[in-house]
Amino acid sequence: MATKILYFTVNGKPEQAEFPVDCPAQDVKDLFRSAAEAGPHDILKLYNPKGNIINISPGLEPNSPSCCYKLEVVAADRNTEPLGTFTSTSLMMCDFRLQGLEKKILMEAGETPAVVYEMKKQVDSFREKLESVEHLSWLGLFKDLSEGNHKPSPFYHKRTLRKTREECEHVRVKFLQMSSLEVSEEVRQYLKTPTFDNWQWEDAEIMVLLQVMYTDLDFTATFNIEPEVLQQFLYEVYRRYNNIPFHNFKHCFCVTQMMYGLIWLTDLRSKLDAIDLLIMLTSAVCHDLDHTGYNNAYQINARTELALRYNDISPLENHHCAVAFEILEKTENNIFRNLPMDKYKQIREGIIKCILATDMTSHNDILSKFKSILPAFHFTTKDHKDVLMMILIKVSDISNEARPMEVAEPWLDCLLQEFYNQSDVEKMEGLPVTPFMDRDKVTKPSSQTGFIRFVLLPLFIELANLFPCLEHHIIDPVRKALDYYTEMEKALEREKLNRAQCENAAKSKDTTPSTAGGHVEAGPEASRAHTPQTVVGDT
Ligand code: 0WF
Ligand code: ZN
Repeated sequence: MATKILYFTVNGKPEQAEFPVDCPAQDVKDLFRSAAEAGPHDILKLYNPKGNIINISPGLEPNSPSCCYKLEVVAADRNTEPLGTFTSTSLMMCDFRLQGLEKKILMEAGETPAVVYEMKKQVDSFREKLESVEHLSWLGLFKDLSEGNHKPSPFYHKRTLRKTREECEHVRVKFLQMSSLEVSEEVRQYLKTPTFDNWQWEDAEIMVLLQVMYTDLDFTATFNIEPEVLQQFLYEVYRRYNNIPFHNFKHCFCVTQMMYGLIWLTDLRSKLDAIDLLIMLTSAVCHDLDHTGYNNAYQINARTELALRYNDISPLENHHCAVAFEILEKTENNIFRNLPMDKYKQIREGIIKCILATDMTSHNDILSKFKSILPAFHFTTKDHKDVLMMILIKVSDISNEARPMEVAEPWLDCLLQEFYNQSDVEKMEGLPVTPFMDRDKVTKPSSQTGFIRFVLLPLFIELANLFPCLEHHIIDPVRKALDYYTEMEKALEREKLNRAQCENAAKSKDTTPSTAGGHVEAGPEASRAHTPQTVVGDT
């Protein structure tokens, strides 16, 4: 059987792995997991010699010892704490012990001895270092527990999720440099299709692509939007999307790009007014502003600042919308500043409707309304138009599976990462755990097959009833994704059964195969059909 040998380092230690070329992806991941001696919930990152993160998959290019990959375990299961010797819990314990010690000494001696003061400084500095590591900060490891009950500090997210000033400035300079360059006709056409691959573009480039959308839909000319104002607006939008796994600036771009694609594919320019299209595109751009990675259920159960402010009514969507208009309040960001007041009011009303429609709790109401008006749909009837605009932003918002698999699948990994993080925090805080976010209850394929069957397809099919050309562009890929995850679900079931049988057999023979050491191999029991790369603990 043909095999591949890969050379890599784990924590600086050289390792090599050998596996059959047709080995299932999950086995390759398991192999690397064993090599790193990582736990099931640890996150593995593999870097190529250029320093780029790459997928752990059977497609990895064979290499040599002198040009090897680098494997890192970047986060560990909180219960077992295998992240070296120092993690958030031990850090917190140290902090508490130091506080107690300091209090005791203060009572007895009247002042903090230098040695305790020095230790405090070291703990603080270590905490700061950990908090500044982006991929750890979103995990919510550094919650202020001093409040004693489950209510999180309203400012707790702010310390960890916001983009830094340096990061924003760097992207702004790059964006402004690039925005004067011509974007090729080929890219402009590609941008109009749902096959567009966001993963190939960095944030500054994405901002240029957003600018192209406003220009190519003639918004800049029709609504007299000055280039500097559009750039400033897009920069403020970029700045106010947080560094979280899913609801980030790239998600904002994907939703906007899908909306842009739908406008072109359905020839909406000939059916709706330009101002309606401007509302739709800008709503997509702004629809998740300042998302912190915790959904409405969490906001309400945890009684967060947002839930209190909006009386539990779509707290997130109300907030996204409020942030959008806060940005537009500044005249240098206001892309609508050259429009008369009545047009501004129309845009504001439209954007509010569209962004609030993205709250999934309104899903059935909006879809039912759309179904009821479909048999006699008129593009000129205001009520009909409003519902169509809501449907279009909803479709765009949850449309990842309408994209090619290599684009869509990493998005699902990101979403599960965000979901699992929320359910972990819910468990820590003693809040109700959102079932479809619980890493102990859902798997990647199980979460997706239900969603595609009961949410995506029924919604997309209704839109395709109005625009039959969409069948090919967005429904076919979603059906393909359903087949893919159904197969993956079956493969996982088989694997579970296999594993149980192997464990039983091993128990009765009392033999345990070892994977530790300098050379690891995929076991012969590797039998999964295909289980692709995931960065979160599969269950
Ligand atoms: C993982 C799955 C899911 N899958 C997606 O492709 C997707 C796109 N957006 N979203 C998605 N969720 C959500 C992000 C915020 C709102 C929508 N989720 C949905 C859930 C697990 O499972 C179901 C299944 C059936 C019905 C309702 C939820
Ligand atoms: Zn969204």
